[in-house]
Amino acid sequence: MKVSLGVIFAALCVLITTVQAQRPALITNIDGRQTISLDGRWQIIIDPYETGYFDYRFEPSPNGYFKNAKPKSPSDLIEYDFDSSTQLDVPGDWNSQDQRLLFYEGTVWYKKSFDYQKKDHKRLFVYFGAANYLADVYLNGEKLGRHEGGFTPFNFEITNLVRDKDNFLIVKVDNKRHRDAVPTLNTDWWNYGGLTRDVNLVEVPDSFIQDYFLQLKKGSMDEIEGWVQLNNTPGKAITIEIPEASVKQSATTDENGLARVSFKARLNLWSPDNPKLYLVKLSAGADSVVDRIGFRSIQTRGADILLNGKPIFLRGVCIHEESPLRGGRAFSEDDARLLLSWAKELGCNFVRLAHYPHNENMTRIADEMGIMVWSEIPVYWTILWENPETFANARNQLEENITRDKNKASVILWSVANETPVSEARVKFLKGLIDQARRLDPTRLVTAANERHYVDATTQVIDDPLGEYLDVLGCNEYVGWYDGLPEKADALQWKVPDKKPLIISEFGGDALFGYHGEPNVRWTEEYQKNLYEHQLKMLRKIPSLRGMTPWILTDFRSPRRPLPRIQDFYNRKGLISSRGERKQAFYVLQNFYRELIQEGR
Ligand code: GCB
Repeated sequence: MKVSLGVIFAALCVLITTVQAQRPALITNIDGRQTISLDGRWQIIIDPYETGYFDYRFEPSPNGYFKNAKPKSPSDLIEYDFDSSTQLDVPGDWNSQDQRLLFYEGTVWYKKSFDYQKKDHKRLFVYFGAANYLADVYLNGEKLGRHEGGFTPFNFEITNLVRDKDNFLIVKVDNKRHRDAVPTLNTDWWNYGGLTRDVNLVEVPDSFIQDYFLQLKKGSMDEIEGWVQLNNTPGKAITIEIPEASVKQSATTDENGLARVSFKARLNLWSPDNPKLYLVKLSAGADSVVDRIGFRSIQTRGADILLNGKPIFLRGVCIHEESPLRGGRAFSEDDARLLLSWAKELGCNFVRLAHYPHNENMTRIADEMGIMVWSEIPVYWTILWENPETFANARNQLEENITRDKNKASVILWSVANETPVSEARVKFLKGLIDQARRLDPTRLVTAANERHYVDATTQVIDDPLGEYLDVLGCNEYVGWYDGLPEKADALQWKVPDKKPLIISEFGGDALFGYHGEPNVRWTEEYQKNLYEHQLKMLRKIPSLRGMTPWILTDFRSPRRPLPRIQDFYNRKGLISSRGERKQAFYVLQNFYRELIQEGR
């Protein structure tokens, strides 16, 4: 029998998905639940040889560090001790907290002890906002499971393992890069390791609201459509209340615990000018969850992007999840407010959260501040397109991202990839992700940051075959930096499909804040300013351009950038330095966005 590679690929994907499905489904909207924070100081053991995991034959050891062993007699040999080890803050990457770990890529073990008063008819989960990259999680010496992917949440149930006193939660976090992982070996950002986001215990009743999806039906401005998923509780009544819009709707769950809803509501729609969020209360028996949800519609019509039925221009900027003033991974509400308020100061109504899902504070605060969001997974550069496990991993990260953020009004675009080289296998891989994004969320638009190429010295073409499957075309270009000098932009023509909106998802160049010279001197603020001036003139002429997200709001750490005194392991394409100083190009873009606002765009 001849079995095609496609069939084997599909079968392997099913198998891998089944294995992953053993981890309990995500509980969403952690902020709206009964939680106990496990943030704070955690004990750590740095373990570059993974001695706490493998024995000397390199087999997984039953007596790893997760046992948290203590000598019982003076003759006992135990070569580790969490209690006298150093500590790190959680949330927080390890690289920026301990000078020894700045470049470290490997395993660090984390331990937190806690007491917990068990309650009748309550279930308990431990929820991690993210751990970069691979997390093996243990409670009281028992393995709860593993999670792969550095930027999305995961949870485990611990109802039957937790005890009143001295629980010890141990997590082995490993941030080694791998060729077949997502992202792969090669990126342009710092590989911050550790428990980088909040860790919480989440208490829910026996039967609880696992997840829900409440958005305006595609194309409608007054019909809310969606579902509420209970944890496998069939035949149970659920209620949705939006008091301010006089909504009270009930439904009953089906045999899978799912209740579908669809109802009309007179709503004050969410937009950057009016970031209206409604208090939404969901209840089912003993459980109830409160959320703040904005309602808006997002569509395309030809080359236009329509927000609530009206054409918009996305005045954006790219952002990495890095805290500019503190350094290290951003994670807090304050970090989110700082980054997004700088984007607002620039005149943005839109941000591209590059190149992976940022922490949930970013999308919550974007909801509040009225900033539209491009949300992305780290399918970046040279992923192993033919590997079914890599695909399953990417799809899982996409699903976790959509699961977490699908009720955020700010998120208008799911992006499945950045600068991926054109090939048949890559289109198939990405098409699989696009289909999955649409299955999980039929209301938003799907995009990817692609590339362009030259057909002659002055003509650029965007004709990536992936474009056929996208709602909005994204394109990165570095005319004036990697591609000639800034003046090259003046004579360039763009051949761009005219039936879909285009976002120039990156352009820019490096400048060291405070370094001055003639506009033709690389790394000076004047060079970057000149580059922006030429770029903006060129981009204005592209008829289907409906947005832009220049690279990037602030300087960020990257191991690819060693040039002494200029880069010092920072990518300097920020419009703002890592100390918060605005470079000259910041004001060029700010003025341009002001002009657009005046033109009503
Ligand atoms: C790109 C990448 C981005 C890099 C940037 C650069 O095209 O998408 O991740 O940081 O260029 O600075 O080279």
